[in-house]
Amino acid sequence: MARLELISLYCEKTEDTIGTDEVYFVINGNQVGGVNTINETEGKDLRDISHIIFDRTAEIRLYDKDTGIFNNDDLIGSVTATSSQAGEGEMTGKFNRGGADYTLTWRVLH
Ligand SMILES: [Ca+2]
Ligand SMILES: [Ca+2]
Repeated sequence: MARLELISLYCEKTEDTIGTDEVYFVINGNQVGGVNTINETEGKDLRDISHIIFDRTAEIRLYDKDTGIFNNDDLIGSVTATSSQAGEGEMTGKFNRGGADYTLTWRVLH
């Protein structure tokens, strides 16, 4: 078992064409934390999100929430944290579907 700590999310480019994105995480199938409004060239501190316990891998998906009929939330991308990253310090991964550009920083703890 390992613990995943989400540290920060940086948005270089939003998924929505106009205005901010409304992003949330789904980790191994469960939504984690709330919805964050984020704009281009903005960073969010994620350390108030509780650590996630996982076994070998944690699939971290980032979605942009969209409202309206026939407008499903958009998957911006996914990265995978692994238990072998425990003790290795800060890791980074990119989410960049739909023209978006996000960088996530996380850490895996024993
Ligand atoms: Ca969108
Ligand atoms: Ca949106």
